Amino acid sequence: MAQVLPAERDLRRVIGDGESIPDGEVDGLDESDFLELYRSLVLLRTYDERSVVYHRQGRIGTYAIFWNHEAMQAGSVHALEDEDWIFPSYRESAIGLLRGMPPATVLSWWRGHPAGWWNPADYNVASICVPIGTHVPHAAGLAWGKKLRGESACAIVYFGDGATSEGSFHEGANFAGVLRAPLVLFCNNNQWAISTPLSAQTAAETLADKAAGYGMPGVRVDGCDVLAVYEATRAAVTRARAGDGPTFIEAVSYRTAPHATADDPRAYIDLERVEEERQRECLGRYAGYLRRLGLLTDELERDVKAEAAQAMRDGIARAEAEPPADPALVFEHALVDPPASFGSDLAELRRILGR
Ligand SMILES: Cc1ncc(C[n+]2csc(CCOP(=O)(O)OP(=O)(O)O)c2C)c(N)n1
Ligand SMILES: [Mg+2]
Repeated sequence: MAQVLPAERDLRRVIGDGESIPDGEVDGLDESDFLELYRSLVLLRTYDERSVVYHRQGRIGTYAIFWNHEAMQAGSVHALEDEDWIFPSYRESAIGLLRGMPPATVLSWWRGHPAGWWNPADYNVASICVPIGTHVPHAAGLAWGKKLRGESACAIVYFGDGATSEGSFHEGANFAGVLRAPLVLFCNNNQWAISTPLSAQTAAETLADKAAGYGMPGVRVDGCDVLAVYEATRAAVTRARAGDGPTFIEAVSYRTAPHATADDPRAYIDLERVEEERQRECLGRYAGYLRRLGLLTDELERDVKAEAAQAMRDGIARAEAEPPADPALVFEHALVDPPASFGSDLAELRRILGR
Protein backbone atom coordinates (compact mmCIF):
# COMPACT_ATOMS: atom_id res chain seq x y z
CA MET A 1 0.00 0.00 0.00
CA ALA A 2 1.21 3.48 -0.80
CA GLN A 3 2.00 5.70 2.14
CA VAL A 4 -0.33 8.64 1.66
CA LEU A 5 0.62 11.86 3.38
CA PRO A 6 -2.26 14.23 4.09
CA ALA A 7 -2.28 17.06 1.53
CA GLU A 8 -0.60 20.08 3.03
CA ARG A 9 -3.05 22.92 3.38
CA ASP A 10 -0.71 25.80 4.10
CA LEU A 11 1.15 27.18 1.14
CA ARG A 12 4.88 26.60 1.33
CA ARG A 13 6.80 29.86 1.02
CA VAL A 14 10.49 30.81 1.11
CA ILE A 15 10.56 34.43 -0.08
CA GLY A 16 9.47 37.01 2.47
CA ASP A 17 8.18 40.52 1.78
CA GLY A 18 11.21 42.49 2.93
CA GLU A 19 9.16 43.79 5.89
CA SER A 20 7.19 41.71 8.40
CA ILE A 21 7.57 38.32 6.66
CA PRO A 22 11.19 37.11 6.89
CA ASP A 23 13.01 35.37 4.04
CA GLY A 24 13.61 31.66 4.38
CA GLU A 25 16.51 29.65 3.00
CA VAL A 26 16.91 26.81 0.54
CA ASP A 27 19.64 24.25 1.16
CA GLY A 28 21.96 23.34 -1.65
CA LEU A 29 21.72 26.47 -3.80
CA ASP A 30 24.84 28.56 -4.37
CA GLU A 31 25.23 32.04 -5.84
CA SER A 32 25.41 30.79 -9.42
CA ASP A 33 22.19 28.76 -8.96
CA PHE A 34 20.40 31.85 -7.62
CA LEU A 35 21.51 33.91 -10.60
CA GLU A 36 20.72 31.14 -13.08
CA LEU A 37 17.17 31.07 -11.72
CA TYR A 38 16.98 34.84 -12.11
CA ARG A 39 18.15 34.64 -15.73
CA SER A 40 15.50 32.02 -16.44
CA LEU A 41 12.75 34.15 -14.93
CA VAL A 42 13.83 37.19 -16.93
CA LEU A 43 14.07 35.18 -20.14
CA LEU A 44 10.54 33.82 -19.70
CA ARG A 45 9.14 37.22 -18.69
CA THR A 46 10.77 38.87 -21.69
CA TYR A 47 9.53 36.13 -24.01
CA ASP A 48 6.00 36.61 -22.71
CA GLU A 49 5.91 40.41 -22.81
CA ARG A 50 7.47 40.58 -26.27
CA SER A 51 5.06 37.94 -27.56
CA VAL A 52 2.06 40.04 -26.59
CA VAL A 53 3.59 42.92 -28.55
CA TYR A 54 4.35 40.66 -31.55
CA HIS A 55 0.75 39.46 -31.43
CA ARG A 56 -0.54 43.06 -31.46
CA GLN A 57 1.72 43.73 -34.45
CA GLY A 58 0.26 40.73 -36.27
CA ARG A 59 3.57 38.86 -36.23
CA ILE A 60 2.35 35.83 -34.21
CA GLY A 61 -1.15 34.39 -33.88
CA THR A 62 -3.34 34.07 -30.78
CA TYR A 63 -1.03 33.70 -27.82
CA ALA A 64 -1.54 32.19 -24.33
CA ILE A 65 -0.01 34.73 -21.94
CA PHE A 66 1.95 33.34 -18.98
CA TRP A 67 2.81 36.58 -17.18
CA ASN A 68 3.33 35.78 -13.44
CA HIS A 69 3.49 32.03 -14.17
CA GLU A 70 7.26 32.18 -14.73
CA ALA A 71 8.19 31.15 -11.16
CA MET A 72 6.23 27.90 -11.49
CA GLN A 73 8.03 27.08 -14.72
CA ALA A 74 11.58 28.18 -13.88
CA GLY A 75 11.48 26.91 -10.28
CA SER A 76 10.35 23.45 -11.29
CA VAL A 77 12.64 23.05 -14.33
CA HIS A 78 15.67 23.97 -12.24
CA ALA A 79 14.88 21.05 -9.94
CA LEU A 80 15.19 18.61 -12.88
CA GLU A 81 18.14 16.99 -14.61
CA ASP A 82 18.43 17.36 -18.38
CA GLU A 83 17.54 13.68 -18.80
CA ASP A 84 14.11 14.31 -17.23
CA TRP A 85 11.17 14.82 -19.57
CA ILE A 86 8.93 17.89 -19.62
CA PHE A 87 5.32 17.73 -20.85
CA PRO A 88 4.06 21.30 -21.28
CA SER A 89 0.58 22.67 -21.88
CA TYR A 90 0.06 25.84 -23.98
CA ARG A 91 0.64 27.85 -20.75
CA GLU A 92 4.24 26.57 -20.67
CA SER A 93 4.82 27.08 -24.39
CA ALA A 94 8.26 28.66 -23.91
CA ILE A 95 9.53 26.27 -21.24
CA GLY A 96 11.87 24.73 -23.85
CA LEU A 97 13.93 27.95 -23.70
CA LEU A 98 15.15 26.71 -20.31
CA ARG A 99 16.52 23.63 -22.10
CA GLY A 100 18.30 25.62 -24.79
CA MET A 101 15.53 25.69 -27.39
CA PRO A 102 15.91 28.82 -29.57
CA PRO A 103 13.19 31.50 -29.14
CA ALA A 104 12.67 31.32 -32.95
CA THR A 105 11.36 27.77 -32.60
CA VAL A 106 8.70 28.70 -30.07
CA LEU A 107 7.81 31.88 -31.96
CA SER A 108 7.43 29.79 -35.13
CA TRP A 109 5.04 27.49 -33.24
CA TRP A 110 2.87 30.49 -32.41
CA ARG A 111 3.11 31.57 -36.06
CA GLY A 112 1.70 28.19 -37.07
CA HIS A 113 4.89 27.45 -39.01
CA PRO A 114 6.47 23.96 -39.23
CA ALA A 115 9.77 25.45 -38.03
CA GLY A 116 8.04 25.43 -34.64
CA TRP A 117 7.87 21.63 -34.58
CA TRP A 118 10.84 20.25 -32.73
CA ASN A 119 11.99 16.71 -32.13
CA PRO A 120 11.03 16.08 -28.46
CA ALA A 121 14.08 13.85 -28.00
CA ASP A 122 16.40 16.81 -28.80
CA TYR A 123 15.44 18.61 -25.59
CA ASN A 124 13.44 16.01 -23.66
CA VAL A 125 10.54 18.43 -24.04
CA ALA A 126 7.32 16.96 -25.46
CA SER A 127 5.07 18.86 -27.89
CA ILE A 128 2.98 21.70 -26.49
CA CYS A 129 -0.38 20.20 -25.54
CA VAL A 130 -3.42 22.33 -26.35
CA PRO A 131 -6.22 19.85 -25.54
CA ILE A 132 -6.72 20.10 -21.80
CA GLY A 133 -5.10 17.26 -19.87
CA THR A 134 -4.56 14.79 -22.71
CA HIS A 135 -0.81 14.81 -22.11
CA VAL A 136 -1.11 13.56 -18.50
CA PRO A 137 -1.41 9.90 -19.59
CA HIS A 138 1.44 10.44 -22.09
CA ALA A 139 3.70 11.70 -19.31
CA ALA A 140 2.65 8.85 -17.00
CA GLY A 141 3.43 6.37 -19.76
CA LEU A 142 6.83 7.84 -20.48
CA ALA A 143 7.71 7.90 -16.77
CA TRP A 144 6.59 4.30 -16.36
CA GLY A 145 8.67 3.35 -19.40
CA LYS A 146 11.76 4.92 -17.81
CA LYS A 147 11.12 2.86 -14.69
CA LEU A 148 10.64 -0.37 -16.67
CA ARG A 149 13.95 0.21 -18.42
CA GLY A 150 15.71 0.82 -15.12
CA GLU A 151 16.64 4.38 -16.11
CA SER A 152 16.87 7.13 -13.52
CA ALA A 153 15.00 9.80 -15.52
CA CYS A 154 11.58 11.01 -14.43
CA ALA A 155 8.92 13.22 -16.03
CA ILE A 156 7.00 16.34 -15.10
CA VAL A 157 3.63 17.27 -16.57
CA TYR A 158 2.13 20.76 -16.35
CA PHE A 159 -1.61 21.40 -16.41
CA GLY A 160 -4.09 23.88 -14.98
CA ASP A 161 -6.77 23.87 -12.29
CA GLY A 162 -9.38 23.30 -15.00
CA ALA A 163 -7.55 20.20 -16.23
CA THR A 164 -8.19 18.44 -12.92
CA SER A 165 -11.85 18.05 -13.99
CA GLU A 166 -10.87 16.17 -17.14
CA GLY A 167 -10.99 12.39 -17.56
CA SER A 168 -7.45 12.38 -18.96
CA PHE A 169 -6.11 13.88 -15.76
CA HIS A 170 -7.81 11.15 -13.73
CA GLU A 171 -6.55 8.39 -16.03
CA GLY A 172 -2.98 9.66 -16.03
CA ALA A 173 -2.85 10.31 -12.28
CA ASN A 174 -4.39 6.96 -11.44
CA PHE A 175 -2.08 5.13 -13.83
CA ALA A 176 0.98 6.87 -12.35
CA GLY A 177 -0.16 6.15 -8.78
CA VAL A 178 -0.88 2.46 -9.33
CA LEU A 179 2.34 1.87 -11.26
CA ARG A 180 4.40 4.14 -9.01
CA ALA A 181 5.67 5.90 -12.08
CA PRO A 182 8.41 8.51 -11.50
CA LEU A 183 6.16 11.45 -12.39
CA VAL A 184 5.62 14.94 -11.01
CA LEU A 185 2.09 16.18 -11.63
CA PHE A 186 2.47 19.96 -11.57
CA CYS A 187 -0.83 21.80 -11.33
CA ASN A 188 -0.72 25.50 -12.15
CA ASN A 189 -3.69 26.61 -10.07
CA ASN A 190 -4.21 30.16 -11.34
CA GLN A 191 -7.83 29.89 -10.15
CA TRP A 192 -9.35 30.38 -13.59
CA ALA A 193 -10.11 28.13 -16.54
CA ILE A 194 -10.74 30.89 -19.06
CA SER A 195 -13.84 32.45 -17.38
CA THR A 196 -14.65 29.52 -15.05
CA PRO A 197 -13.51 30.25 -11.47
CA LEU A 198 -12.03 27.57 -9.23
CA SER A 199 -15.20 27.62 -7.09
CA ALA A 200 -17.18 26.35 -10.10
CA GLN A 201 -14.46 23.82 -10.99
CA THR A 202 -14.35 21.69 -7.84
CA ALA A 203 -16.03 21.14 -4.49
CA ALA A 204 -12.72 19.94 -3.02
CA GLU A 205 -11.21 22.25 -0.43
CA THR A 206 -7.86 22.19 -2.24
CA LEU A 207 -6.71 20.60 -5.49
CA ALA A 208 -3.88 18.93 -3.58
CA ASP A 209 -6.55 16.96 -1.70
CA LYS A 210 -7.16 15.02 -4.90
CA ALA A 211 -3.73 13.41 -4.54
CA ALA A 212 -4.87 11.19 -1.66
CA GLY A 213 -7.32 9.43 -3.97
CA TYR A 214 -4.43 8.42 -6.22
CA GLY A 215 -2.21 7.24 -3.36
CA MET A 216 0.34 10.00 -3.74
CA PRO A 217 1.39 12.99 -1.63
CA GLY A 218 -0.18 16.35 -2.40
CA VAL A 219 1.87 19.48 -1.79
CA ARG A 220 0.72 23.10 -1.94
CA VAL A 221 3.14 25.90 -2.71
CA ASP A 222 2.93 29.60 -3.42
CA GLY A 223 3.22 29.53 -7.22
CA CYS A 224 4.74 33.02 -7.28
CA ASP A 225 7.61 32.00 -5.01
CA VAL A 226 10.24 30.53 -7.30
CA LEU A 227 12.24 29.08 -4.42
CA ALA A 228 9.26 27.34 -2.82
CA VAL A 229 8.40 25.85 -6.22
CA TYR A 230 12.01 24.73 -6.67
CA GLU A 231 12.12 23.09 -3.25
CA ALA A 232 8.80 21.28 -3.65
CA THR A 233 9.76 19.99 -7.10
CA ARG A 234 13.18 18.88 -5.94
CA ALA A 235 11.56 16.84 -3.14
CA ALA A 236 9.10 15.31 -5.64
CA VAL A 237 11.92 14.43 -8.06
CA THR A 238 13.93 12.86 -5.23
CA ARG A 239 10.92 10.69 -4.32
CA ALA A 240 10.42 9.73 -7.95
CA ARG A 241 14.06 8.68 -8.42
CA ALA A 242 14.01 6.73 -5.17
CA GLY A 243 11.21 4.56 -6.57
CA ASP A 244 8.55 6.11 -4.33
CA GLY A 245 6.28 7.09 -7.20
CA PRO A 246 4.48 10.27 -8.24
CA THR A 247 3.77 13.52 -6.38
CA PHE A 248 1.04 16.07 -7.03
CA ILE A 249 2.15 19.69 -6.64
CA GLU A 250 -0.50 22.40 -6.50
CA ALA A 251 1.17 25.73 -7.21
CA VAL A 252 -1.29 28.46 -6.30
CA SER A 253 -1.40 31.87 -7.94
CA TYR A 254 -4.09 34.14 -9.37
CA ARG A 255 -4.26 34.81 -13.09
CA THR A 256 -3.23 38.44 -13.55
CA ALA A 257 -3.30 38.52 -17.35
CA PRO A 258 -5.99 37.54 -19.86
CA HIS A 259 -6.29 33.81 -20.57
CA ALA A 260 -4.93 34.54 -24.04
CA THR A 261 -4.71 37.45 -26.46
CA ALA A 262 -8.25 36.62 -27.67
CA ASP A 263 -9.78 37.04 -24.19
CA ASP A 264 -11.17 40.10 -22.39
CA PRO A 265 -11.26 39.15 -18.68
CA ARG A 266 -12.87 42.47 -17.68
CA ALA A 267 -16.18 40.70 -18.39
CA TYR A 268 -15.68 38.28 -15.49
CA ILE A 269 -12.61 38.93 -13.32
CA ASP A 270 -12.19 40.96 -10.14
CA LEU A 271 -9.97 43.79 -11.39
CA GLU A 272 -9.02 44.99 -7.90
CA ARG A 273 -7.75 41.50 -7.04
CA VAL A 274 -5.77 41.46 -10.28
CA GLU A 275 -4.16 44.78 -9.34
CA GLU A 276 -3.26 43.45 -5.87
CA GLU A 277 -1.74 40.28 -7.32
CA ARG A 278 0.29 42.26 -9.82
CA GLN A 279 1.97 44.01 -6.90
CA ARG A 280 3.16 40.56 -5.73
CA GLU A 281 4.29 39.26 -9.13
CA CYS A 282 6.95 36.58 -9.07
CA LEU A 283 9.89 38.22 -10.83
CA GLY A 284 9.82 41.35 -8.64
CA ARG A 285 9.54 39.22 -5.52
CA TYR A 286 12.57 37.15 -6.45
CA ALA A 287 14.57 40.24 -7.47
CA GLY A 288 13.80 41.71 -4.02
CA TYR A 289 15.05 38.52 -2.36
CA LEU A 290 18.29 38.61 -4.34
CA ARG A 291 18.82 42.28 -3.54
CA ARG A 292 18.35 41.58 0.17
CA LEU A 293 21.04 38.90 -0.17
CA GLY A 294 23.26 41.40 -1.97
CA LEU A 295 23.35 39.25 -5.13
CA LEU A 296 21.54 41.53 -7.57
CA THR A 297 22.75 44.97 -8.61
CA ASP A 298 21.17 47.49 -10.99
CA GLU A 299 23.92 46.78 -13.49
CA LEU A 300 23.40 43.02 -13.46
CA GLU A 301 19.64 43.46 -13.78
CA ARG A 302 20.16 45.73 -16.79
CA ASP A 303 22.55 43.26 -18.43
CA VAL A 304 20.32 40.22 -17.91
CA LYS A 305 17.28 42.06 -19.29
CA ALA A 306 19.24 43.38 -22.27
CA GLU A 307 20.49 39.88 -23.09
CA ALA A 308 16.95 38.48 -23.00
CA ALA A 309 15.58 41.34 -25.13
CA GLN A 310 18.31 40.73 -27.73
CA ALA A 311 17.50 37.00 -27.79
CA MET A 312 13.89 37.89 -28.57
CA ARG A 313 14.83 40.38 -31.31
CA ASP A 314 17.02 37.72 -32.93
CA GLY A 315 14.30 35.13 -32.43
CA ILE A 316 11.55 37.04 -34.19
CA ALA A 317 13.92 37.98 -37.03
CA ARG A 318 14.83 34.30 -37.50
CA ALA A 319 11.21 33.17 -37.30
CA GLU A 320 10.17 35.75 -39.89
CA ALA A 321 13.03 34.77 -42.20
CA GLU A 322 11.59 31.25 -42.57
CA PRO A 323 10.23 30.73 -46.09
CA PRO A 324 6.43 30.30 -46.13
CA ALA A 325 5.32 26.74 -45.43
CA ASP A 326 3.98 24.50 -48.19
CA PRO A 327 0.15 24.60 -47.92
CA ALA A 328 0.10 20.84 -48.64
CA LEU A 329 1.31 20.32 -45.05
CA VAL A 330 -2.17 21.20 -43.81
CA PHE A 331 -3.45 17.99 -45.40
CA GLU A 332 -0.49 15.71 -44.81
CA HIS A 333 -0.21 13.36 -41.83
CA ALA A 334 -3.92 13.81 -41.03
CA LEU A 335 -5.37 10.60 -42.48
CA VAL A 336 -3.78 7.36 -43.69
CA ASP A 337 -6.21 7.26 -46.63
CA PRO A 338 -6.96 10.87 -47.51
CA PRO A 339 -10.29 11.45 -49.27
CA ALA A 340 -10.17 12.55 -52.92
CA SER A 341 -11.61 15.94 -51.89
CA PHE A 342 -8.24 16.81 -50.28
CA GLY A 343 -6.84 17.29 -53.77
CA SER A 344 -9.40 19.89 -54.79
CA ASP A 345 -9.26 21.50 -51.30
CA LEU A 346 -5.51 21.91 -51.65
CA ALA A 347 -5.87 23.37 -55.15
CA GLU A 348 -8.39 25.88 -53.77
CA LEU A 349 -6.06 26.77 -50.90
CA ARG A 350 -3.14 27.28 -53.31
CA ARG A 351 -5.34 29.52 -55.46
CA ILE A 352 -6.34 31.66 -52.43
CA LEU A 353 -2.76 31.92 -51.14
CA GLY A 354 -1.28 32.41 -54.61
CA ARG A 355 1.34 29.66 -54.09
C1 LIG B 1 -10.25 18.95 -24.09
C2 LIG B 1 -10.41 20.44 -24.17
N1 LIG B 1 -11.56 21.02 -23.80
C3 LIG B 1 -11.70 22.37 -23.86
C4 LIG B 1 -10.70 23.15 -24.33
C5 LIG B 1 -10.85 24.66 -24.41
N2 LIG B 1 -10.03 25.31 -23.40
C6 LIG B 1 -8.87 25.91 -23.73
S1 LIG B 1 -8.09 26.57 -22.39
C7 LIG B 1 -9.29 26.04 -21.35
C8 LIG B 1 -9.21 26.34 -19.86
C9 LIG B 1 -8.19 25.53 -19.15
O1 LIG B 1 -7.98 26.03 -17.85
P1 LIG B 1 -6.88 25.49 -16.90
O2 LIG B 1 -6.80 24.00 -16.99
O3 LIG B 1 -7.14 26.06 -15.57
O4 LIG B 1 -5.51 26.05 -17.50
P2 LIG B 1 -5.01 27.58 -17.64
O5 LIG B 1 -5.47 28.03 -19.00
O6 LIG B 1 -5.63 28.38 -16.56
O7 LIG B 1 -3.53 27.53 -17.55
C10 LIG B 1 -10.30 25.39 -22.05
C11 LIG B 1 -11.52 24.81 -21.42
C12 LIG B 1 -9.51 22.51 -24.72
N3 LIG B 1 -8.44 23.21 -25.16
N4 LIG B 1 -9.38 21.17 -24.63
MG1 LIG C 1 -6.32 27.78 -14.70
